[in-house]
Amino acid sequence: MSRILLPTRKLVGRRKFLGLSMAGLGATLLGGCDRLSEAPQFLELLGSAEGLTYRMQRLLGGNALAREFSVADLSPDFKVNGTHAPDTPEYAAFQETGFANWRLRIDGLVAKPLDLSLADLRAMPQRTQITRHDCVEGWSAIGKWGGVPFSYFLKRVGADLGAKYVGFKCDDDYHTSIDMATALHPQTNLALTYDGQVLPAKYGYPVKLRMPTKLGHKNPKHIRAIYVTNTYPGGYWEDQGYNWFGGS
Ligand SMILES: Nc1nc2c(c(=O)[nH]1)N[C@H]1C(S)=C(S)[C@@H](COP(=O)(O)O)O[C@H]1N2
Ligand SMILES: [Mo]
Repeated sequence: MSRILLPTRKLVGRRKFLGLSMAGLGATLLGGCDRLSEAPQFLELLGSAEGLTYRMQRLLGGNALAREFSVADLSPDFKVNGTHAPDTPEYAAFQETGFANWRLRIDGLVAKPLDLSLADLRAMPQRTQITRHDCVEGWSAIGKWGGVPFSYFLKRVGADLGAKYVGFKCDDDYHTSIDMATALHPQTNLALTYDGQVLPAKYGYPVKLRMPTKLGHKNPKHIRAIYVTNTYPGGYWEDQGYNWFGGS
């Protein structure tokens, strides 16, 4: 884990338990949460929010669409958070060969395990959307991502759409997971571009999962493997107390 550059690390101890419900409550509370966290009413609120079960969150969230924006709304300087470029020999080797040997591994509950190249992904139907990214650290930015609609992708690879979870393993050892309803959400996109250009390393090259319905930590960058499973996979931040559902 030490390879992941985490500007948030120093916050984790202090905000570890806050992370659990912060996501559910929305990132807006984060600004003044140090004071708030000492207020008894706030602790009660957190307690009840933490008590929400996954099923409740699903009921509350439904399958609503996240807002889409226009080019005029784009953030001029979209923040980079977490890993800028995975600091591994494998990623360095991919960089040296222009990612010609890079493959995205698909396994678990799929018709048969697959290894897809960037060319394979680029040959699939693409969609672009301008959406807002909200990080639990309390910042938001609007960006434009293009890529393969993930519902199309899952059908194409013969995923068992009745399975519970889709998990993601990243080149920096980051990992996360989502439920199948989120995976099939019409705005969930396997992003290959940012602002009309090939996705820069800092934003997750070669592939990132972009979900405007979910908080930043649910959006894995530098994905190397995608797997479909009925076993709860957790996640890097989620295992440390950040909300697993993390959105709507
Ligand atoms: N592989 C990987 N994915 C990651 C992270 C990371 O450190 N490594 N950080 C997460 C967090 S907390 C956020 S807010 C977003 C940041 O995405 P950005 O750098 O494109 O803004 O990536 C998410 N996905
Ligand atoms: Mo984040």
